[in-house]
Amino acid sequence: MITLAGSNFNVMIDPDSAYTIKALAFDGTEVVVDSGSCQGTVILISNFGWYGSCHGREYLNDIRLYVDGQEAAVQDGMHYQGSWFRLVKESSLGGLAILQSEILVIENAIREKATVTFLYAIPVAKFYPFLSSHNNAFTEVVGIESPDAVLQDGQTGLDDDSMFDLPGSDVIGQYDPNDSVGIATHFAITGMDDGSYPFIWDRPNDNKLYFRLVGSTNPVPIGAQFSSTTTRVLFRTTSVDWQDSVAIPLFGNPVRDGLVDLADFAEFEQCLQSPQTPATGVCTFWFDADDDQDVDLRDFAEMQRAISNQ
Ligand SMILES: [Ca+2]
Ligand SMILES: [Ca+2]
Ligand SMILES: [Ca+2]
Ligand SMILES: [Ca+2]
Repeated sequence: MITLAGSNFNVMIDPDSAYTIKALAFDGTEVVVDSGSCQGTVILISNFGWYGSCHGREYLNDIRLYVDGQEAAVQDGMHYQGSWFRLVKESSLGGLAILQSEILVIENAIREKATVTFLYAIPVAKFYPFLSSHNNAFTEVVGIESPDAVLQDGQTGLDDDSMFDLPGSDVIGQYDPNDSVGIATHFAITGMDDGSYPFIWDRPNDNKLYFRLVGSTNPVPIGAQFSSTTTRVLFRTTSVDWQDSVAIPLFGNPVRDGLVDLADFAEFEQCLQSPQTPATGVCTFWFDADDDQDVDLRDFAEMQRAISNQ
């Protein structure tokens, strides 16, 4: 196991499951629990079975770890200490598809990107770019079409293996009413128009969040590429309207209220640098609009847009 430890977070990465997350805690709250189930990205190919993560048949091409922006050798059993981490992976899913993925973890938040490129015209029965075993104490659920309408809410507290479907949601909130803490999971996809489908499997030991794309007996075309970005942010609130802590903008909003405003802009100014300067994990997490690892004037334009859209 590999441990990525920050001042208030802890991420366990399992090399035996293709360097996917085994457990994750923010601020003493267990968000991802080890229930013996896969995390990360998996596909089910008709007649061939599952590929990826703890299902196996995921073969590593390259793995790189950056601790506070500095590359560190990846070694099983190591405990890494830092304020932010980036783990970049490329692997082959049984020779049928290439998976490129990235985990960025900062204080109170984590972002995962996954791009899958299919090398053959194969029937993909199920494709989960993201799945994660979330804490069983997160019994309250809301699905939001970011950041506006609540599409669906309810509970996943029966532990009866039932499915709670949240089709069309861009943001899922899962909340623990006893500890007044929750996790907001934001989804963004490219490479397809629709067909995204989050759901929660209410199992005895977790409330596992799945994000599903495609799923058809028709083969995907050779070279087809799908990308997803999944961002999770911890929140705390004692309000009965805890959903209000979920339905807030992500980009440009490090001060986690409902507005992108001058308080956030003050943080942006701390991050603004020349295009040649790689930004810190915190800065790229909140402000790198064009995803090129810097925070420059192009990102400034997006920040202005985010503020004026309020
Ligand atoms: Ca459960
Ligand atoms: Ca704000
Ligand atoms: Ca740039
Ligand atoms: Ca940028």
